[in-house]
Amino acid sequence: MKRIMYTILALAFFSISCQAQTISAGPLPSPIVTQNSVEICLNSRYSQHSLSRTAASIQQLSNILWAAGKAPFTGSYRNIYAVTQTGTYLYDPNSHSLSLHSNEVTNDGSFAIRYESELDFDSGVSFMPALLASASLWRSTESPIASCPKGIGYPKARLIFGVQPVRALTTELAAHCSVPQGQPGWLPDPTTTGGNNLEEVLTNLNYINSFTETNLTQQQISQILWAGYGCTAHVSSNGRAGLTVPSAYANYYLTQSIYLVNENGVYRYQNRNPSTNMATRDHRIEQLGSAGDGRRRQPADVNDGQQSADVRGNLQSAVSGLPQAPCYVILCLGSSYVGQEYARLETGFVAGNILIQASAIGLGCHFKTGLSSDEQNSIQAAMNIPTSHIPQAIVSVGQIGAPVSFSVVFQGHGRPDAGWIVPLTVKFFPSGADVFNDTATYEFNLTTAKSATGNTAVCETLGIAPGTYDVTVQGGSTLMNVKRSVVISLPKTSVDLGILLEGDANQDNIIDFTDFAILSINWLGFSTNADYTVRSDLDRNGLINSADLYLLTTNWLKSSPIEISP
Ligand SMILES: [Ca+2]
Ligand SMILES: [Ca+2]
Repeated sequence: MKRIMYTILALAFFSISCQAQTISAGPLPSPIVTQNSVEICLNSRYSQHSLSRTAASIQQLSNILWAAGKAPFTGSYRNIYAVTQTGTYLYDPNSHSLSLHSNEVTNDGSFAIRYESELDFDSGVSFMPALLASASLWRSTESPIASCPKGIGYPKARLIFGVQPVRALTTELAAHCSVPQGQPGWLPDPTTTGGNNLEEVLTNLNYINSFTETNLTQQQISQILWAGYGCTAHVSSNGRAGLTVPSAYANYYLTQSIYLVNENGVYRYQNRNPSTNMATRDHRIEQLGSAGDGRRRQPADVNDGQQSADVRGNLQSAVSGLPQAPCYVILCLGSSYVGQEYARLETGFVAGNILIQASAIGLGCHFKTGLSSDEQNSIQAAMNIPTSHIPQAIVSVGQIGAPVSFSVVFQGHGRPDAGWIVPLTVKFFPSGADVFNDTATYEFNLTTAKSATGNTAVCETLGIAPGTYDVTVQGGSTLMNVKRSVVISLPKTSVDLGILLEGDANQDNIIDFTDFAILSINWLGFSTNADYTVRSDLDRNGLINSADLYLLTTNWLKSSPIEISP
């Protein structure tokens, strides 16, 4: 009995000592991992405007700041501060620690996060993981903690937290598509459950700039649009249907100005019914007409059967630094909102949510910000959207694809520099493939360049899903090399594909009499002659002679595939 009492006392003391921990400079405890998914947190988040002064635990502060620090930023800097009841601390995401910054104390709530950044967009991106991390604490070993972004009385909007009762996390889905399945504009229901947990997703956010070409499914499109700006069951204090993002006075600045561009054309996301009444809910897309149709220029309206166009290439050429991706979400603000901090922050909220959701379902994201006015004009023209919708950021979305660089060695001592610039066919197969009969997962027609060291030819490609492959390579007059079990991983993989054996002029994968006969016919041909055939000029020096015959005989009766050892 006595022992039990001691244990209870020890536990009580321990729990009191946890509560009594004051926030101070130094390392923060590691974040706790909840069992709550990204989707349930997105679906449950809401703002409470009145926030208690009850001190937050150091663990609550840890989880929320850690999440805020996970967000990428695109401008030159972004600083995160915790404004507590004892002072203001600078948060270092790398060491997960605080250093005292100033004596400013919060006059609202338990604590606040304030940001300094070049771009309001970047602060906005970082608001969302912090908000979702606080929602995730609603069902955890920690006390519930409410939140609200506030701007009045501060130089910049900040994120304020209060330890107080909150609603339960909910999977109740409020965002349903009003368009019947199979009709243009239909989106399947997004999931609000999810098989992930928020903190693990935040640990491994897929913020990348190299994607595969694989198009998104309707389910993936539905999920990222809903996460970005979809309806939840929450109703704002002024009677509007709440979204996955907060909005100042529930103004929802991006309503009707979020666009999606994919292989099928340009779409506008609609989270309200066609009346656009903010009290309504919907979850659909509207296809816009193509930019090639001059009659439909300004204002763009719903597609009425005009032909749509894939404008992804136009966007890529219009916007410097935009990655090649299968899907883009273009976040625009009405021209009257562009100057408003709340509105600019909100573009970051949407992008932040899309990144977190995409990471949760195995996709990656990239943000392109700082668009010039020329780029904004070109985007509007390419997409055929109203000139009053000013593009603020482009969120690229797709499967993660690693860039891969290849090197090969060509034969022939007399090969000139120009002879190192050669077309190559490179294929990726599932590991263990029959490279003659199986279908390649990827096939690229590339052109080599001479490497800086001068003894190899190099080329590269984008967009290989990380994994293990058998890779083949073949030049116009060479046998095929195969390298087995090549591991492709981020951020970039280099693959040495060995020496390409010259002489297979007819590309039947064996060097034999047929190739010899072709070389004989072309014997002593000059590159300036009309009948010169490059396939017999094995060293590509512009002359078909004994040097080429030497290469052919060196490789005599060899056949594809030539296995290249790792
Ligand atoms: Ca041959
Ligand atoms: Ca030659």
